[in-house]
Amino acid sequence: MEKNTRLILALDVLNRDEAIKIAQDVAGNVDAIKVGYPLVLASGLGIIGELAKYAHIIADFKVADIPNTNRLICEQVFDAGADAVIVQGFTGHDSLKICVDLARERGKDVFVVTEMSHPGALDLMQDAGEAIARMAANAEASGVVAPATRPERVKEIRRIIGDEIAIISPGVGAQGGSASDTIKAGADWAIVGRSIYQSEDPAGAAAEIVREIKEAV
Ligand code: NUP
Repeated sequence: MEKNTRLILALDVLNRDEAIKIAQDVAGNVDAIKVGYPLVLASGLGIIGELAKYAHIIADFKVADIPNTNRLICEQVFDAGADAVIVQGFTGHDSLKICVDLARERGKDVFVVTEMSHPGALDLMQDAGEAIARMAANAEASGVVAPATRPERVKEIRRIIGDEIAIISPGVGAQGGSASDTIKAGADWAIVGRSIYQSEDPAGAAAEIVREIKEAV
C-alpha cells in the first residue's frame, strides 16, 4: 500500500450505490478503503471487487479461527479482490502464520489487531496487546491495527514492533481520537469512518483530515 495521504476510509455504509458513490468521491484523498461486515453482509462479497476499481481494499473481517478455517476465509477474501485482510491476533501464532503465508503467496497484506480502540478493550484485550504486537512482528505480518483513542499505546506498540511493519490506526473522530495525534505517536495510517461517510461532503472531510495529517508529519 502506497503511503501518500496516510488516510484509510472505513466504509461502513450498508447500501451498494452509496458505497460506490462515496468511494468515487474520496478515492483521491485516501490510500485505501476498508470494507467490513456491515457493507459485505448488506450488499454481498462482490462489493469488494467493485470498490477495488477505485482504491486499494482492506477487508476488515477480523479473522479469528483455527488455522485451516482462517486459510479458507482468507482465500475467499483475496479471491474476491481484496488487497489486504485484517485478522485477530489473540488466536495465536499458528492461526496468524497461515494467513501471512497465504498473503505472501498471493502478494497481499495481513494486518493484525492488537488492542482495539473502544473502551471495552481495556477489560481483556489490552493485557494481550503487546504480546500480540510482538507476535505480528515475528510473523512478519504487513502491520498491526492499534488504537487512535490511546496514542500512548500506539507509541508503545511502535516501540515493540520496530519500524519494519506498519501501524494502521482506527478510532479517529467519532470515537474521540485524532488523526494527527496517532500519526505523531507512530501510526503510518489513520483509519476514519463516520467522520467521513456521514459528512455532507465526504471528499471535503477526507481532504481536511489529510491536511491535518500533513501538518503533523
Ligand atoms: O480497534 C479497532 N477499532 C475500530 O474502530 C479495530 C477496527 N477494525 N475498528 C474499525 O475501524 C471499526 O470496525 C470501523 O470500521 C472503523 C472505525 O470507524 P469510525 O469509528 O471512524 O466510524
